[in-house]
Amino acid sequence: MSTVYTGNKEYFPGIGKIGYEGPASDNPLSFKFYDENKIVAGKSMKEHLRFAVAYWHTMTATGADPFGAGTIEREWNSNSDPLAAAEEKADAAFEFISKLGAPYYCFHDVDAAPDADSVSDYESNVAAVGDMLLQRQKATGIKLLWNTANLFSHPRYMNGAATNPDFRVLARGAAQIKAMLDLNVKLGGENYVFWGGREGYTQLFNTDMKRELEHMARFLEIARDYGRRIGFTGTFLIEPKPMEPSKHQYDSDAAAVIGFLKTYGLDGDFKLNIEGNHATLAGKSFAHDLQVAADAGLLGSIDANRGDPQNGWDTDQFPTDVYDAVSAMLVVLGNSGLHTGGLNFDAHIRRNSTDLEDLFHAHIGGMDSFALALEIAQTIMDRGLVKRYRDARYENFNSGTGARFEKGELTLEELRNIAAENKDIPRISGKQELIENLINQIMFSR
Ligand code: XLS
Ligand code: NI
Ligand code: NI
Repeated sequence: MSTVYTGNKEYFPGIGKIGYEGPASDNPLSFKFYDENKIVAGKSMKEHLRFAVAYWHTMTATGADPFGAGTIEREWNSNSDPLAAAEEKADAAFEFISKLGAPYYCFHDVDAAPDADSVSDYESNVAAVGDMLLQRQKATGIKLLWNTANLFSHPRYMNGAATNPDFRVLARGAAQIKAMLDLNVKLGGENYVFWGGREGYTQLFNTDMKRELEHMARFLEIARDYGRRIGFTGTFLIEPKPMEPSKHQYDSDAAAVIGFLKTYGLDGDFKLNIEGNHATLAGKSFAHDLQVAADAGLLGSIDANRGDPQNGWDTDQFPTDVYDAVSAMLVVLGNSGLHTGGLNFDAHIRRNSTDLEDLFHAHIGGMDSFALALEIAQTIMDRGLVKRYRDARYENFNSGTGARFEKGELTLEELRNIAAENKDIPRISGKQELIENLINQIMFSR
């Protein structure tokens, strides 16, 4: 996919296809580290990283915040006819993504298609926009990583969708999911995402949490069965987030979602979409939640972004912290990759980044950071660095009584007797500082 797409009008004039020029280039509109065809451990960077552009941020964000109106105006959002505007937005999106050279995109229903109160008007908008997207996918080779239904912005969802105490609202949410699953199959989507927007609560006095969670499980089961029936063969993904907008979000972190999926027997079809800033809001690190998901065999995909260490909200910044990205890529490589998932830039430029080209700088920075991180993480893996020190710490479980413990062959009395024989237990260093130094050495002198 090296062609650049332009529709009836060029929305990013003066910017061509972003190419790889290497770290010495002084052209800001070029990749310094992301060389899509470069082979790293048998796979191209493009195949490893599977970058996606998020429609809701990149095509619709205006920079508005709770204190002020938007600062960013986009030509493609100015048409007063909603379907014509949707088509202009689709043109701008595919122009942008094709110039950037990202292989995938992601969207919510209402990012791409005009919303409507009646289900049938909504469905006809979705069908019309679906044709527009399919046509542009075919013209460019850009593919759908995932889509999703926005069940949190409309006022009807003030108490959630699947967990809303009003059944009629739940059913309305289901109508959007049906339309999005139909569209996913039409567009050949590789995953389908559920982010539990307002699935949560603020006060137990008026909330039957057990019943709401049972409703959520039933809702997901019905959606899964429908998706499989119409031929969706990809991965269903749940995206954890601990707060914002509800005080208590049900899908609060990776561990909570895994517990939920296992409780309701949904772990055969659903995996996790881990977002960097959501993990840090949960008081975990990005790598921690990735590792929790990977260890359960449920690491599905990534929303690549970062928060701000001083702010306790979802700032959704572009991921430019290479150290953090290395920590993430070590987990991804240990998981043998992301399989049907990818790295979706669920991130938006800052309110004062008002130049059109800032959208390119943001994505170039995110892609370069993860490309660097991929190579560094692969070098760390090739040198067996983390593995060597990590494995060494558990060595006395490899044989003798330690190995028997792991096999479940020891009783509590036997453990007591082993303890009685081991009077002086030598301390084994965790070597944390040494490992950190070796990682820095690899980062800066590969
Ligand atoms: C919001 C979420 C959202 C999901 C998709 O915080 O990250 O953007 O990724 O609904
Ligand atoms: Ni997200
Ligand atoms: Ni977020």
